Amino acid sequence: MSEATVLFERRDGVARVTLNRPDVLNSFNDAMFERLVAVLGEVKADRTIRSVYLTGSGRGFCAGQDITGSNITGDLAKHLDDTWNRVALAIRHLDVPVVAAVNGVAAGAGANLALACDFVLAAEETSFIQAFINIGLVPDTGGSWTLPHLVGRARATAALMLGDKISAKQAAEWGMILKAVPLASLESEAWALAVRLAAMPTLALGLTKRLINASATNSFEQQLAMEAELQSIAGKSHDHAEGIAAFKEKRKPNFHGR
Ligand code: T3D
Repeated sequence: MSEATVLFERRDGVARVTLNRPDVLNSFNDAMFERLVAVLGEVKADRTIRSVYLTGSGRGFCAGQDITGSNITGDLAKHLDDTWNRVALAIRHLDVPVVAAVNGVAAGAGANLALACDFVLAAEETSFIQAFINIGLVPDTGGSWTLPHLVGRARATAALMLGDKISAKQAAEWGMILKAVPLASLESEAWALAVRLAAMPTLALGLTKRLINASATNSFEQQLAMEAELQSIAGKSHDHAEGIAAFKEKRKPNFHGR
């Protein structure tokens, strides 16, 4: 049997997901989409998983669509609905935080896959490329929404229209990603973050993610109402009671994630 296009293991409450077509910088073929969607489905269904760590094998994170494959000439709208959009929505709608450890180049939909995650740490040595325009395509996988929200219209326009390399350091300075770190410490730093998140109040983290997602389109008034609604849910959780008890007893809380 050929090696899995996406590797998946559970450790310390974290789902470790590795894009695994290193010879083509982890660009996606159909088998890889199927596998990633299945993995994300397993993550969603498994209550013991409380965060996700996403990275790439070899020297790349992800070079987007495999542009040597057949889909590049077919009906791209249908292709996107069946593939990149499903993956981006699955990440966005996961109720646990997703940490992207961008170990190497992130290009095209691969860049926007990273930017769909909740925390993005990247190796200082690498870069992000909105490569679509270089092959006569428009941005996809949410990049035309995510980038203007993250970095503002001027920088987003430059990134999306010029298709130049944006170094990880520049991306961090712009607020496109959380942090650029030396490649040698990327894995340990990003993994420590994923493990830390997995020991936090998972229900409240998931509800916080919903609030952040909604904030892009909600008015201030709608956001206040949503906060009240979700606080009512968080306020009934085990982890809220545990947080209060731990504070009173001057000890560390032991959050169960519910
Ligand atoms: O059709 C649809 O599905 C619509 C959706 C589109 C979504 C998209 O993602 S469009 C954008 C697709 N991606 C690109 O256009 C990026 C293409 N790749 C590059 O520009 C460069 O590879 C990089 C700048 C990312 C990295 O450059 P470099 O010099 O570090 O590596 P390289 O030598 O170009 O690549 C290494 C190998 O990976 C090479 O194979 P080889 O020569 O060793 O056999 C190269 O062909 C392969 N590779 C890299 N990217 C892709 C790829 N093979 C297939 N598809 C790729 N996207």
